[in-house]
Amino acid sequence: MSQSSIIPVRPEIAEKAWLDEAGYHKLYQQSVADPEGFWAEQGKRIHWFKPYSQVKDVSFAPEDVHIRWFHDGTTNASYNCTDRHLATKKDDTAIIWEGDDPSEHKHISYGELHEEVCRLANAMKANGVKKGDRVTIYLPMIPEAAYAMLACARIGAIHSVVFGGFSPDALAGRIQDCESAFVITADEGVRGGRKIPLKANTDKALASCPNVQKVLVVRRTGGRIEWSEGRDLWYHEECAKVSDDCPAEEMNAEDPLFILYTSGSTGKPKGVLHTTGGYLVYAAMTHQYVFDYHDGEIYWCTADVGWVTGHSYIVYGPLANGATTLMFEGVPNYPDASRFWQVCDKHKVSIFYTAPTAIRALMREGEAPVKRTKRDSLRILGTVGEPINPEAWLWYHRVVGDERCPIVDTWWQTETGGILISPLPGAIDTKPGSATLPFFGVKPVIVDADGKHLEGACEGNLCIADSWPGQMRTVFGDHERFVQTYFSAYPGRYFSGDGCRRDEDGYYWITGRVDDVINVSGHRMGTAEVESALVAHAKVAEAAVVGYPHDIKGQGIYAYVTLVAGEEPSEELRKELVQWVRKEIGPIASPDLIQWAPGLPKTRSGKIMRRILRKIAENDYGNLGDTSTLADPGVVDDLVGNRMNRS
Ligand code: 6R9
Repeated sequence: MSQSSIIPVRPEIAEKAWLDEAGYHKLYQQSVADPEGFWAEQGKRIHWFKPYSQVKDVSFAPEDVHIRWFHDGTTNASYNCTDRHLATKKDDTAIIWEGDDPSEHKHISYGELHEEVCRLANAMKANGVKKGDRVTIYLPMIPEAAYAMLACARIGAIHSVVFGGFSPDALAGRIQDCESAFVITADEGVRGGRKIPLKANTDKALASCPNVQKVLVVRRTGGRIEWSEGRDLWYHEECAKVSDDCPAEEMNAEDPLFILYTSGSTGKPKGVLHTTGGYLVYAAMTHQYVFDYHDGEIYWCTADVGWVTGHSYIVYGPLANGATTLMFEGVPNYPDASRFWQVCDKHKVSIFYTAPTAIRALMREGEAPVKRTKRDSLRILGTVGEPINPEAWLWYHRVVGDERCPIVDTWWQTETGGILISPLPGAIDTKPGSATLPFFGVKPVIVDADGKHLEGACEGNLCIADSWPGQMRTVFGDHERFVQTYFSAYPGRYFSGDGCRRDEDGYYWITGRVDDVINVSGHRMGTAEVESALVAHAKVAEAAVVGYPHDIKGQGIYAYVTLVAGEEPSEELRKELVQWVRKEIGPIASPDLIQWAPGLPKTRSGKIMRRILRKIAENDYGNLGDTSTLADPGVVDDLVGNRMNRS
């Protein structure tokens, strides 16, 4: 695939689009030449109880990192996603819920959404939740997940959504870190025809969370669960006891809206903190322009609300814009590999946003499951979460979109709150595999290892030179870690952790993480997290984890494990360790390959040389680079000789 191949904007898309190419460049120039003026204007897209007079107050200087936007204005995210639409859209569909079972679906109007959110907000207040409290949400993909987020926002409680695939231990860690006393969960989740024991997981987690006072339980399946009298409450019973009148709390623009835990290169997952005003403005604006959203269209993002994509592009962005957002409980291959496209036909989806890993998995099933469906409602396709290889991009374009639908490859992160680099469908010609050009107000810079700004066509580390309103504000409870992680490597700039190339047309190509974070099926995983789970096993002395190229997942997890003296490697132990990691973190962290390592390559000062481990895992062992600093070069020969077969 030549990287210069260009898929031009289609005239019928450009005709309807909010912006054409000249419009994009003009607005982009304005946004970077006069950020204050630009965002002062854009901030008005949401409703403010008290308008702001201050727009931007930001410093990236390491000794004083602070980020504030619209900071003397007051607003409420829940108000903007519900109340504000009642005058014109009370009976319009806010959420289409499609169940795991294809026979189940429902439509929730803006009027119903408002009522559900108000009732739940009152039920939470009646059970002691106050402004500023942290509420942990551990739910499957059911409308109550959106109600719960918006009910928290309504009363000023800070939500922390934990992905339903995480283990009890991972849930407990997140509850403890943000000290939540209130948890919302369900009896069970349903995915791909299988039940997920969410309440049982919560019970296990809470054994180590003595601060949790109440657990509100949604009845999803009616399956048998344990009940802790005095602590556990049924969601439907509590909501039935209270009124549906709950005025939205007046929140400062910089009051926290949510915490979302994400993996970094070191230590425990960190609580990324987002605040109210700037986040909502940015989520709404990107949703409108990147997906070229027009009133009345059905928009579907297949992410889970446990990830940032679900926060910004299932809930906050679309609902702030008064859109119809589809929420899907199931998986792409249940009952069969046609499901995504059947749902598109059933609900007349016009904008479809998914992850490259799903596209690659469906691509393997061939064209027939796609071609059985019409997909004639589709207008725009999107991807997010990891680099998309040109082959998968072209398949998505040709087979799914019938060469009619532009693809927006959107680069962003939990930390960025919203999309930073992406084409706009009616404005920017695309190149398969490139996220193309920056969104309004975003100034990407590519730096070399010494922090020197590179110009023109180049490759290096991706930083952002100035703030945008959706940027995270701090790591919850650890501002120093925030500064250290994002502002110390290249002072004065935000460092993304991603590598990037800029081509001769100024297009950006994300090359993947340059730190010890791996991306498995679009899920971010710190290698350190998997390592610490492995060494927590009694038979493991030491472990080192790296990523390796995987056809479907993008990256697979390759673990080198040194056993404690006296323990022998065996197939049973290998399986036991895989199960162990699933239990410690969750299925998404299961090692794909475990290699028994009598020793790990270390420098004389005892640092594991991951560069070498990565090369062996990538089957690139002919080219190990400089090994002269190794304490015991013989270790490497053993590892190369016993490397795992990846096929
Ligand atoms: C939104 C989200 C962030 C990391 C990011 C990068 C990778 C996301 C991408 C992409 C290439 C894209 N990533 N989108 N890489 N092209 N379009 O995924 O957030 O879970 O925090 O992951 O994902 O490596 O740094 P998050």
